[in-house]
Amino acid sequence: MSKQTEILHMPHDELEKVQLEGLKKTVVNVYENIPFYKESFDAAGFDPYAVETLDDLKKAPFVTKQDLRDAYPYGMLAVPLSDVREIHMSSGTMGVATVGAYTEHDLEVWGDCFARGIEYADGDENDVCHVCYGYGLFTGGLGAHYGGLSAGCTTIPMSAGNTERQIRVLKTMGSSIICCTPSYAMHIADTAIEMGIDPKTEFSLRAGIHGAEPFSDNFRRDLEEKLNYKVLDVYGLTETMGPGVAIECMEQDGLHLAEDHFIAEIIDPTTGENLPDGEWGELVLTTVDREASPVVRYRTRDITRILPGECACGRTHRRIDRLRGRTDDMLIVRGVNVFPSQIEDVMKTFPDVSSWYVIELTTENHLDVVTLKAELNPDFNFDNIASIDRLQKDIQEKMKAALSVGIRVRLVEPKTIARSEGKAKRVIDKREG
Ligand code: DLL
Repeated sequence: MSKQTEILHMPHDELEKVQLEGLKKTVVNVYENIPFYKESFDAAGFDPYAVETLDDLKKAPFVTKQDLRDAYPYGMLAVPLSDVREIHMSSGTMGVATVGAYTEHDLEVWGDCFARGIEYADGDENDVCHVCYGYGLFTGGLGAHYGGLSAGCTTIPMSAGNTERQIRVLKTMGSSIICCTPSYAMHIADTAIEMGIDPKTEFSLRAGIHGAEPFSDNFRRDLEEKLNYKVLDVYGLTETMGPGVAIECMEQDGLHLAEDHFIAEIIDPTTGENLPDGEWGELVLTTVDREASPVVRYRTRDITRILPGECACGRTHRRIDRLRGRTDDMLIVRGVNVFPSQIEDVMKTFPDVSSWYVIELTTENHLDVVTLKAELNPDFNFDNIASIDRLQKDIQEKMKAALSVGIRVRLVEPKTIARSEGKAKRVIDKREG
């Protein structure tokens, strides 16, 4: 049994011992080395030297993205800069970025965590791993790259973009595992088909390790059908490491958390109270053995739940459900909470509608209006205006029934919605004020 396999099958109570040991060290480490934590633990009356059980973690205060931003650039480092080997940053759409730093040990853990996805896909040194997440400050490219190396794969550092070249390489190099965002995988598949290449038979893909953005079960099925491979969902974020915090196994029944490196809690995003397994809420993460950028109770804003029970694959690491969205991308339409993923789920039950869509938010007469713009499939007859009108109405009605709120639907011609090479931008907020 390889070391990796052994860890992934460790009895859960032993795993909890590993977590507790790591937690004790982490809370003391951040308290002694990061002024922010000293201040926030003292203010909350949390004594890092008194942690005796995993439950004691619940007494610690949270840390937020804003706290990390305020500490830019090096305020959250727990080691001297001379021990830091690599830096990544979040995209910082709101201005200041958050920084993730890695010691040599942290990089090793990262590679090891992503490599679990490759192991889940039965991948090894006989695989060619095609990485077309963007390389750079974004953690996707290098995270998957280190994973490929750690799993012993032949790793091709394509980065994102130049889609025709991606297709040539996929076709000629025998790539068996592809790592990129799900929307980019779909763009690659569609472009290959347009070029007269059938990715089902002319590519050699077995698995795709796709994440960094939400995608529906229907989207996954479309991808699997077009590329004739299995899609595994990978979750992660710059603030706690990058991709590999949790990855699906071939059961496709939740993402196994790397519990030897992360402690996960689910909280009610409004009250901050811990929620029991099975209930949806905000994921909060604590690093167990991170050296350069440890976090204690980081509020991810991602909405998921811990799946109760064991996975049929026999691995003991608990699973989170596929992400439903983020606390900050939930739309409140006329008082009803709606996630873009729910809109997508309804949309995808109509076979004439493609996977490409955007949701536009506007204001009319002081009220929020949500418009779904979705592309029709290329084989749809565009001259038949009446049938487009009918389909729009049908989708609108189904949305209303499923979401209890009115969503406008505008069906548009193929290739009129921008394609992305990285994370797809699905929601465009044009609201006033
Ligand atoms: O997106 C890390 C990553 C790279 C994950 C490649 C997976 C694959 P950030 O740019 O910091 O890091 O964005 C993190 O992306 O808080 C989620 O909201 C979202 N996200 C990441 N993975 C998933 C996923 C990378 N599998 C933010 N499903 C997170 C849904 C995801 N959303």
